[in-house]
This record gives sequence, C-alpha cells and structure tokens, in this order.
Amino acid sequence: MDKATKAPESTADPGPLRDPLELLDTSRLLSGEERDIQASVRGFLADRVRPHLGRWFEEAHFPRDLVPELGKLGLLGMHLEGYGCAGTNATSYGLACLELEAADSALRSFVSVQGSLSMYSIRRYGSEEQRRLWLPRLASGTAIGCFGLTEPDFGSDPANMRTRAVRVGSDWILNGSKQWITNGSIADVATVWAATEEGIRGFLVPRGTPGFTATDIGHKQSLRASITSALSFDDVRLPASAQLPEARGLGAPLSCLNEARFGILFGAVGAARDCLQTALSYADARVQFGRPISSFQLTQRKLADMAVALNTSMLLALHLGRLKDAGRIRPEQVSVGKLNNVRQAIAIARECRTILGANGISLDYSPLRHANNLESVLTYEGTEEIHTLVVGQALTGQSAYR
Ligand code: TGC
Ligand code: FAD
Repeated sequence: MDKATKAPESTADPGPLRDPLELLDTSRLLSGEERDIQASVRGFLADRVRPHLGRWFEEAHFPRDLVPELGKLGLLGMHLEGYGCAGTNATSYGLACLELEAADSALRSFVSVQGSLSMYSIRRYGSEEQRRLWLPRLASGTAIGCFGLTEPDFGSDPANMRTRAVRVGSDWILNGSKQWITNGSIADVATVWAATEEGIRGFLVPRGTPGFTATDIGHKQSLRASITSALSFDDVRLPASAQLPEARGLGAPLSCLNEARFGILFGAVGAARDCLQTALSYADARVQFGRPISSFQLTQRKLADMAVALNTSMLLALHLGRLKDAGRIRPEQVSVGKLNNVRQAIAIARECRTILGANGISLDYSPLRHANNLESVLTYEGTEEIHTLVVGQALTGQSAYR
C-alpha cells in the first residue's frame, strides 16, 4: 500500500455522542467563522422568532418588521461582494439558510428571494447605476425585492413566457402577468423577465410604476407566513435605464435560480433537523404501554432512518458548499442537492408527524407546518421532476423536457 494514502491509526476515544442530531459530527467540517455565523443566526431566531411561528402560520402573517433586522445581521445578499453586502462565503450563506428554514421556510424564502434572486440579478446583470441605487437598500432591508419569472401558463417552461417588452423610441412598453411571486406586493422593486424581439431580457420595475399592480394570492395551505402575489403589467412604460444591460437570454434568469436553489438545498436540512429534534424529544417523553415510545423498535427504526437521511443531506450540502466556494459548482450538481435534500426533508417531516400522533396535527408542534411548507419548496425553484430531468440530461446528454 502507498504510504501516503495510509490512514493514521486512531487511538483517541471519540467519547459519547453529544448531540443525537450530529450523528456524523458534521459541524467539525466547518470553520470557526462558519460556526459563529450559524450560531448567531440560530440565537437571533430563538429569541426573536421561534415563539411566534405557529401563530404567523395560522394567521398567514409575514413578519415584515423583521426585515431590517435581517439586514443588520448581514443576511440579505449575504454572499455578494460590495454595495453594503456582507461578502461571506457561500457555505456561510447556506448555513444561514439552514437556520432560517429550521424556523420556517417562509423566512428562508424571503432571504432567498431578496438576496439570491432580486439582489443577485442586479449585482450580476445590472448597470453600475442600478447597483448603486438598489443594492445598499436591499442589503439593509430598507427596500424589498421580488423576482418575476413564472406566469399563469408557464411555470416549468419559462422559455415560452408571454410577458412581452416592446421598444418604443428609447423606452420599453411592458405587458403581461407573473404568478406566484414571493414578496410581490411588498416589493419596492421587481426584477421582471420578458420576451423581446431580441430574446428574453430582464427589467427593474419599481413599485408604483403606472400600469404595474400586485395582488396577493390567498387560501394557501403552505408557506402561509410568506407573501405570494400575482403581478400584472398593463402598458407599463419603462426607460431604457430599467433594462438589466448584461442579461441576455433565458440563461440569465436560470443562473439566478442556481443561487437560490443552493440556499434551498441547505435550508431543507434545517427544516428536517427541526422536525427530527421535535420527534426525538416527543418520543422520549411520550409513554404508551408503560414505556416511552422511543423504546419501541418501530419508532427507533423511523428515528434511525431519518437521522441517516438528515446527516447524509448535510454532508451533501457541505460538499456542494465547498464546490461553490471553490468556484467549481455545476448547475446539475445544484439540482442533485435540491432534488435529494428537499425530497428527504419532506419525507422526514411527514414521518416525524406520525411519531407525534394526534398532537402532530397541532400547530403547537412544527413537523406538519414544515411538511406543508416543503410542498412549496418541492415545487418552486424547479419541481422534483424538472431537477430529475436536469440530472437525466447530464447523464445521457439528451434533453427530455419537450
Ligand atoms: P435550455 O435550452 O436548457 O437552456 C436555455 C439557456 O439557459 C442555459 N441554462 C442555464 N444557465 C445557468 N444555469 C442553469 N441552471 C441553466 N439551465 C440552462 C442553457 O445553457 C441555455 O443557454 P444558451 O446560452 O444556450 O441559450 O432551456 P429549456 O427551455 O429547455 O429549460 C430547461 C429547464 C426546464 C431546466 C429550465 O427551464 C428550468 O429550470 N425550469 C424550471 C423553472 C423554475 O425553476 N422556475 C423557478 C421560478 S423562481 C422561483 O420559483 C422562486 S421561489 C423562491 C422562494 O420563495 O424561495
Ligand atoms: P407546472 O410547470 O405546470 O408543472 C405541473 C406538474 O407537471 C409538476 O409536477 C411538474 O413537475 C410537471 N411537469 C412539467 N413539465 C414536465 C416535464 N417536461 N416532464 C415531467 N413533468 C413535468 N416563481 C417566480 O418566478 N418567482 C417567485 O418568487 C416564486 N415564488 C413562489 C412561491 C410559492 C409559494 C410557490 C408555490 C411558487 C413560487 N413560484 C415563483 C413559482 C414556481 O417556480 C412554479 O410553481 C414552479 O416553477 C412550477 O411551475 P407550475 O406551478 O406552473 O407547475
């Protein structure tokens, strides 16, 4: 055997498992700074947010007053450089998403849309003037952004969008509609994707522009603490300076999705962790047939399978974080992460609900709230089926979408 590849013999006793959720000791793979960032987000949420989550979900309330606080914590556009952004590495951004989603997917959604979709689209494709105008305000949470790609008739297939921008002199006239837009009605600026004679282009549409309206979508059974809106554009006149000058073709909005999908693949681990933590402590305290239900083999099998799925999802997220920080991540690798980690998280959330019995349907416990939220997470940013086809295309070289 090659000496260089021989593992050193270990004599140290690893000691007892300190945290059952940390079965694989993944926190050892983080730097001190990454651990500090994760702990500070977790601490903020514990004091300021956790006690209210069930009520916000029940009342379909988005806690808008938290937005400047998220800005102060540096969580908005966290991994972007300059213009008031924190400029952390991507793994730290992922860990912040994990903690936010351990509270509620609505909070991670807000941060994803603000940082990875709205701010990233401006940072990567905007003019210097657009960056200076919007990014510092979006980073501090004094302004809110949204990202309009999906339309009522085109979700998985944005290439066929109907929203259209036509040049009239040096201006643009925008007509069409967008559907299911997170933050839509509270956004100060919307990044809107439209078909033009030259292909798909992006535009920044400020709130209050004549002809632009946003209406909230109600009756949601998922992501209830998040605002989701329909946007309508009726002969909206925009100056040439509203166009994102560097965005050309569908690849531009899809590149923004890679950023948000990256946050989701970490976030899903957080939702799953919170469910498993809840189920573990419930199973320990709940006695049936004279024994804690955690002592039954069938319960232990559920807990063990979920712990394996949670820890392997975390390893996958960290591996993808390291690839992204090295500048080597590929879109299909992000798809692997989103596909696996959201699939595992929703399965864990549903299984944890069973361990809680009837109490599992109460908003006093988090698993069913997470499971309901994860229904949206499974669908947005590319459905499970679309990410399967992205991976299929990477494996076979053949596109099976159409
Ligand atoms: P296709 O012909 O494959 O590609 C068109 C051009 O785009 C390039 N491309 C990408 N570039 C960067 N990143 C990616 N992930 C990319 N995927 C493709 C591609 O190379 C090509 O470039 P070029 O230069 O040759 O023109 O496009 P297609 O029409 O066949 O569609 C491919 C497909 C199905 C994968 C894509 O349309 C897709 O991802 N569909 C899903 C749509 C989606 O995810 N929508 C999300 C909307 S935003 C949202 O949900 C926010 S929720 C946020 C929250 O609240 O957290
Ligand atoms: P469809 O595309 O109609 O798909 C319906 C079903 O058909 C799915 O199961 C899908 O996988 C399947 N399907 C479609 N095509 C194929 C195929 N080729 N092969 C196999 N199966 C296929 N969008 C934004 O632009 N901005 C936002 O901020 C935003 N926020 C959202 C917030 C919430 C809460 C939700 C629920 C959605 C949000 N979306 C947003 C929209 C989201 O991105 C879309 O819902 C998603 O892309 C799927 O589109 P669709 O709902 O039209 O489903």
